[in-house]
Amino acid sequence: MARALSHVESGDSVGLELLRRIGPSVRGIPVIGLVGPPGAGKSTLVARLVAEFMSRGKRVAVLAVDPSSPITGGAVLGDRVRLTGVVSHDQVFFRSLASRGALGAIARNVRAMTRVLDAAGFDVILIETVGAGQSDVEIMSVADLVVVVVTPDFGDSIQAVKAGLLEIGDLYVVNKSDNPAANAMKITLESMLTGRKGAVVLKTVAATGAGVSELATRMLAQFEELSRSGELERRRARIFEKEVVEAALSELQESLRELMRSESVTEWLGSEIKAGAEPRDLARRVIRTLLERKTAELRAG
Ligand SMILES: Nc1nc2c(ncn2[C@@H]2O[C@H](COP(=O)(O)OP(=O)(O)O)[C@@H](O)[C@H]2O)c(=O)[nH]1
Ligand SMILES: [Mg+2]
Repeated sequence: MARALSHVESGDSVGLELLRRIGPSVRGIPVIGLVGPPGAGKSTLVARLVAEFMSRGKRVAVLAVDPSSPITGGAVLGDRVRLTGVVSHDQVFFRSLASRGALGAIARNVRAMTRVLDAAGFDVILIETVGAGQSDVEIMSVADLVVVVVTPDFGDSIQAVKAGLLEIGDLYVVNKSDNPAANAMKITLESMLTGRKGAVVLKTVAATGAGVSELATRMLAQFEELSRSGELERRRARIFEKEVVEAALSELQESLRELMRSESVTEWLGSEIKAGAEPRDLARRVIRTLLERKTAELRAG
């Protein structure tokens, strides 16, 4: 599993072949993203959720797009899952992704990784990403459902919300609710979310597990609701389309690089520089050449 995922993560041809083979076995299990500012307790919450889902007999896979996450399986399984008395290791899978916290360029491959986990028989996938402004929105190209985790610490949380988290959550969690300011934060969030259909604010204490069972139930219920209403299908169509576009762009980019390295183009550009040509005009000619070559290549199979 780990090796298969590495191939898919890197986007290489072994991974592609694997994805083609498993395509028909992908069932469409829930892919749930957790975002929020660093230190909000996402990793702790994910560990608790894993234990919760396992206690319900579900197989859970976790992808952490956060190199600082203490998710190696060891820490989480050792300390937290054992507490609950559930220790069947083939029921759970953890993996950290080699990104610096931002999904960005790897979003496409992460979505593909979720298909591998789906076909392998997991029942739910959790993806932890660190909240860093713009990149948060990227979670929507990967997850079916987005859980935004904040803390009662007003400043941090409002910053996070301003950075765009208010638009993307299906569920909002005020973690660290052992802090008495949690109620105020919940009320503030609720008032900011008025008008956002279905957006709910829950309180948890990931450190003790309080509220986690309700959160897990709510996550699955929201997923069911998305599925029932047709919204899930719409979201997945958007994700799929994005995957196609990204794949097309990266293939074109690779072809363009190749073309620009070719001797004839280098020579041609050299003479155009001397003639004082405008780069944007040359770009159009480059595109024409690129598309002609690409068309010939695609025809050849
Ligand atoms: N007091 C309190 N601390 C918590 C809670 N949940 C997590 N923490 C602590 O907050 C710190 C950051 O947690 P972590 O899960 O790594 O946050 P992440 O950066 O969002 O993944 C750790 O020291 C946790 O032990 C909670 O509910 N209450
Ligand atoms: Mg973390």
